[in-house]
Amino acid sequence: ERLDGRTFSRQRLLVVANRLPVSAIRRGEDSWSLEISAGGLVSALLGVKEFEARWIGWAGVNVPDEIGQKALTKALAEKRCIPVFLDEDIVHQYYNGYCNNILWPLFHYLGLPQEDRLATTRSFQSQFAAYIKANQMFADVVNKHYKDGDVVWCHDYHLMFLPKCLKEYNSDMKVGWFLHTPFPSSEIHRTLPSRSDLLRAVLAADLVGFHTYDYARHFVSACTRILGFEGTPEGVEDQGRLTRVAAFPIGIDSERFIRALEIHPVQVHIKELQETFAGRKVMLGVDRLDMIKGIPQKLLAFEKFLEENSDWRGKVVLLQIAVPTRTDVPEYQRLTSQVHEIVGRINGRFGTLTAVPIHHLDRSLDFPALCALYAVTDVALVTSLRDGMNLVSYEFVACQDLKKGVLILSEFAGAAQSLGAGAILVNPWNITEVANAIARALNMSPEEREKRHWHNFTHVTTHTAQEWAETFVSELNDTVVEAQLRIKQ
Ligand code: ADQ
Repeated sequence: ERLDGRTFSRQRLLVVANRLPVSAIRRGEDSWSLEISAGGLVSALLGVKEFEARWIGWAGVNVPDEIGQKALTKALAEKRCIPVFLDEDIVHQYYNGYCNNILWPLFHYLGLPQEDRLATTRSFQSQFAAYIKANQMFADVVNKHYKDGDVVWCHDYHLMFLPKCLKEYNSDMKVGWFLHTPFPSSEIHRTLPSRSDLLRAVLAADLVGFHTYDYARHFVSACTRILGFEGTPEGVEDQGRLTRVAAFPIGIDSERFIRALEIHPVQVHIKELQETFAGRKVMLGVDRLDMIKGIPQKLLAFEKFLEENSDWRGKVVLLQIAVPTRTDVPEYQRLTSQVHEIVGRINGRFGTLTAVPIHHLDRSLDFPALCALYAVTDVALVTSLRDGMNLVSYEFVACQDLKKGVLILSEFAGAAQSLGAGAILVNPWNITEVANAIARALNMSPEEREKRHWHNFTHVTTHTAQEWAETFVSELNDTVVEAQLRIKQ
């Protein structure tokens, strides 16, 4: 055993997130096929050699029967995943309701739902009850699998009650919580009916992490103003108990992208794209189709750019790849129609018989196609109205070794704090400013592009996802050791 109480064997890390990093498809009564989805968090933790990670979460499917649940549990175990089974009603109230209809818009400054306030208030109560119930179900599964010495790392706004539920089971459990979205100004958080309960539940964790110092500061302010607790440089204190609060900006597995550019299928894609768009500059947007991504604003800015720069018409193309999400929610359906309408109008105005200025795809791309697109892009456009970090901007930078393209980045994305010096920062609400930034990016000298690119490339390749995960977990270990020392004194 080492001085800090950790043993030399790899520490077990229980990663708890709403969704497991797998897609599960039922093939028969007791058979499942599974595919690991290589999101940022998965590759972050695969790259961390110091810990042995296990995943706990919902598999994204409703499995009402015991035979199916047993078979899925067994199949998932091979992938080091442990399922939490949620029934349809809980998913509706907890996930679609409280998480995606209340917390997600609120944390991105879009406010609480406006329609029919009374109905919202009533359903708010039942959705909040379902949220607590779901968090308790996650806690039950964590508790069942927890062994002394494990570290439990809870993720995101879906699981704000989890630290409290876990500490009620076992106050010695090492619990960290990390938020992937922004944490809004305390003035916004104050409007949430369950504001205090949520803050108290999160504060049960030993370590609370955010992408940026601003989000951490907002959280501490919310705790001091709403709960009357004390904010210190270390975090939040209440009656001698400290919850450490800090910023841990996430990164990507940059090596994975850099290596991908060398492989044959990606090079084939790159060639095809270069041939298709020969003679034109390529601009790129890659987003989930969500209101927070500012896709209509991006399109309007591109339209204004074409209006004002007639010499660029026909010489530049915007590829907008938008993966549909939450497609059963009316607001997202409205957004899809709005985007289609704007794209149609712009293509109608500025297209020719043989070429259109915007190629819009409503779908996800596989990894080789995505890397190839990043590599052939001259200007990437990220216009999020709010975004916890925005990994698309990191991925673009990682793939730009050859072109040294320009990143236009919203100042409301967390990434603006890390890539701000290399990117052109814009306020996405200011269409004129974004249109001017597009002109500036397209006309930028190779020297300036190279300087800006190196700034960002160095950041993206040194502040990786692996480093992020390691830093969070070792900080969590240290926080617990320090707290024990403080108690002994
Ligand atoms: P997201 O809102 O999903 O994540 P982002 O950080 O940009 O946003 O990550 C999106 C991921 O999905 C990227 O890895 C990207 O490659 C992929 N993706 C997006 N569109 C795609 C498409 N059309 N085809 C294929 N892949 C696509 C949340 C927060 C962010 C925060 C992350 C991580 O909202 O602010 O940066 O978590 O903490």
